[in-house]
Amino acid sequence: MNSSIAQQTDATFIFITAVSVVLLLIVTITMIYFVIRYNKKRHPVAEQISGNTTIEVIWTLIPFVLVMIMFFMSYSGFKNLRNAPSDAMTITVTGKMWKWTFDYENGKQTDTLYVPLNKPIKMAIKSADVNHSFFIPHYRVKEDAIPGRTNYLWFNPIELGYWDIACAEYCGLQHAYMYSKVIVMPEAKFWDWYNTKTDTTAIVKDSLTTKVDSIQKK
Ligand SMILES: [Cu+2]
Repeated sequence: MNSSIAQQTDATFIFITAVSVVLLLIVTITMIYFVIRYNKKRHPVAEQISGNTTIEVIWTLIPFVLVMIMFFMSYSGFKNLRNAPSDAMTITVTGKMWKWTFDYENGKQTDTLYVPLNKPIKMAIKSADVNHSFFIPHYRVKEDAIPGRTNYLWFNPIELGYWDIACAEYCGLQHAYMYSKVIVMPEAKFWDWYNTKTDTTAIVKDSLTTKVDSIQKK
């Protein structure tokens, strides 16, 4: 199983785009060539108008193979997204007009998603009112939040930093502002934060400042 859904999604996307671009070029160039070479002035009478079995088989087989590759790449990505590793940490996220709330297994509740580095995270996705869609573009994962049921997705935070969480399903007036962040913290810092009941903004700020500094230095 591929551990990185993001890499798998990108590979599928690049493959489909590359095939599309190559096909577009082949069709467009051939079309332009035929328009010039075989127009009525230069070539008033068509000569070769019967079928050609060989090229018909070729132009059926090649697209069939390409489409099957696309199908299996997409399907294995879908299966990967559906099957969270058994050691994943489960965090419940609830969409509500117009914010996300995160509930951890120990009862902690936040409006920003804090996760430890290198720990697979399984999100249990719920909605308290209307349909939303939980979307973390950086990890290439998205899943609907539907009232009355729980959906799942998982991701693997393999680098420190913070990234956007968006709502990807129009859910009312403030939909466009329904953003949050996922913050990936060093393991020790995360567990400090996780196990502390008092205000721990200092710890969080610290990991954020480090990241912001390293970004600014680049
Ligand atoms: Cu929403």
